[in-house]
Amino acid sequence: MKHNLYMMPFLAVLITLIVVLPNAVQASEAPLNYFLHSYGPAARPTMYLGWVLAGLSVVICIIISLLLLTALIRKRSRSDPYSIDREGGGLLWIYIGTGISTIILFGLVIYASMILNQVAKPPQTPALTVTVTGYDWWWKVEYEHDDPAQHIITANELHIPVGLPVLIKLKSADVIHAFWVPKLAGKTQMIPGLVNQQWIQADVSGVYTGQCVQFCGAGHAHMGFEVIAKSPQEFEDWQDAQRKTAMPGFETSEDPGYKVFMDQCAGCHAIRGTEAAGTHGPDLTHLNSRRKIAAGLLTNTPGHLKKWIMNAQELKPGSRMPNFALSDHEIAALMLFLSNLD
Ligand code: HEC
Ligand SMILES: [Cu+2]
Repeated sequence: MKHNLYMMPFLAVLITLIVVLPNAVQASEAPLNYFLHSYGPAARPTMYLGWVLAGLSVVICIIISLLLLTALIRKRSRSDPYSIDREGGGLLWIYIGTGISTIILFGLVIYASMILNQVAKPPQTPALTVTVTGYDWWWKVEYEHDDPAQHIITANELHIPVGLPVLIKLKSADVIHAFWVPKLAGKTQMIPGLVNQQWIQADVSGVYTGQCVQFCGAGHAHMGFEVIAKSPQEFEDWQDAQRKTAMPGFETSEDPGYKVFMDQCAGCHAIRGTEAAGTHGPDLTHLNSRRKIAAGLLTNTPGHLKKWIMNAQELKPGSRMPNFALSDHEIAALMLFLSNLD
């Protein structure tokens, strides 16, 4: 019976090899895979650290399992198989074992500290600073500028120029959240009352998935975002488009959809260039420029948008946006109005 207990580590390794490894390899294709690939200098050192730690753990597990197995198979001649024989050098094995572990662990402490130092600061001055604030359960994204007219506010999407370090200031409006784009950098907590910082840099253009990784309540699993890396020129164009106010020349006073919006939505949502100035929910000035709505939950299509407005509570239980029971007439007018928010 006792021998069976000693088989546990060996079993653990077997299970790792048979079950976990194939899954891990498969998961490497998932959007949130982390230490298997990296796409920027802030993520690369931690990726190597991940590989080294995982590799070393597997090697040590295998060595210990083999030692245990030999010990189990070897025939015992003594009467009490569990006593340590001082004369027979039994203690020496314990000294050697502890010694080796200590040396390896010390080495890892030094290596991990070097990695921390490497990713603490970007290699050059950040090209821009973005402030991201975590809300239950979405992200406000702000590009600050000395001139308030150049200030950009958007949600759940971070646009960055490729190949340049970007400093991110992390805040929280309510509880603790954590910001993580696995392919671009390690994770950083967003703590109410504090401003934490991290930097990211993407080597190639593309879309990188991010996720809140600090349990923050009912909507935590649906608190995603995307980092969209593009060429510096495309990034400038995007900024110019975001700086514009909504619907230049649009006559709001007679629009029935605008009336519905002002009655039902403007307490929480802002649209720059109109009287809607709510701050509880995402800024909707350029709603249709976003790929997704509700923090990565739905692709941004008119069908999804309509569903979201009428059934936010079913789609994202607990969401801070209520369901709206609008008449066919009202929702049609509202949808038409929202379709102008490019
Ligand atoms: C009580 C505040 C509140 C009201 C009123 C409200 N919303 Fe929201 N809305 C929110 C919050 C909070 C979110 C973010 C929800 C999330 O992703 O978890 C949101 C998200 C959204 C989004 C998705 C935005 C994005 O970029 O992800 C849209 C679109 C939206 N609301 C439209 C409306 C419309 C249209 C109305 C009026 C019919 C409305 N909202 C009324 C609070 C509100
Ligand atoms: Cu969370």
